[in-house]
Amino acid sequence: MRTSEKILVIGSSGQIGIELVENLRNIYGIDNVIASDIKVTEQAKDGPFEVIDVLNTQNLLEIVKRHNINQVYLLAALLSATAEKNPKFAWDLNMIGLFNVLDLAKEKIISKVYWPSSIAVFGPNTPKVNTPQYTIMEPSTVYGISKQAGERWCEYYYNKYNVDVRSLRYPGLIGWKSAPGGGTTDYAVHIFHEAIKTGSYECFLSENTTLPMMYMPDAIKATIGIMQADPDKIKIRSSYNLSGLSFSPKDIAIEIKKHIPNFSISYKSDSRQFIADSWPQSIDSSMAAEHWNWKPEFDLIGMTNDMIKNLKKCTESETYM
Ligand code: AKB
Repeated sequence: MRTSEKILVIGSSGQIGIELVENLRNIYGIDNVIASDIKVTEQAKDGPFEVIDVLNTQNLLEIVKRHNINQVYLLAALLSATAEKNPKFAWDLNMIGLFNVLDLAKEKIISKVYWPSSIAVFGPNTPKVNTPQYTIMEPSTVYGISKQAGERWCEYYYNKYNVDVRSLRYPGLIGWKSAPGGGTTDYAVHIFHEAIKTGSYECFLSENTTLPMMYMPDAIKATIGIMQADPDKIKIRSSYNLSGLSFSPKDIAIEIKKHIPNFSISYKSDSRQFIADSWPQSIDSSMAAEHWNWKPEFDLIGMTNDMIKNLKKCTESETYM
């Protein structure tokens, strides 16, 4: 595809970045999508790649100018569980990184920004079922606090400086192409790997902990969808609620057993239980549907079928190598 877009994905070697870069390159062409992370990764073999420390404004500016970047997807962040271990660094990375990118847009060096928020913006006082777009938030984790503050800053930069920033409140994301790192919802990926590898899994959340989740193809579709939507359709400049599916460890174990009948699950909650208990169980994303046509495709059955089919293929090809 011929395009005038030059896109930079910061934090591109993480769970979302790997799939996002792949999809963006299919749309905009390999050379128009620059992957970047804090260190060189395997991804550098697949197309343009830069080492970027998002906290280093000079490093960021130099690369943005060198590649003539006009859109930035900022994915570099510490997730909920890791952030609790290092709150100060998490705050700095999640907030200063955002300011550095928003300021590039404020100075008109770039024209569009994508920044992910999370269901972590909600807290123990939030209505848990079908959580509305506008409601009590009061997040209780440093990750959630940084995401809520980030949302406020996005809206501020839009109102005050006309910065075209777009954002989604991701639920837990599940994919087979890449591993999650440091989140509370990570169990929903690990469970598949362990089910296929060992036939059993010890879950760090209790069996009935229902959380909002989404299969990665839906998350990528939403991310690119909101970025491609006409600016006048994006009526919320803090961040949109985004829903896919909702399930508990027990629900997903039942689904996995349909494919791997001997699969067994046990439960041993750790500190992540406290985080999960503060989050909603399901999300109302009717505003995303209304404003820019958001519609998820995958339910629990469809996602489980696809995860198991693809992970089994990966395991077989590893065995034959
Ligand atoms: C996490 O568990 O921290 C993330 C999230 C819900 O933002 N997956």
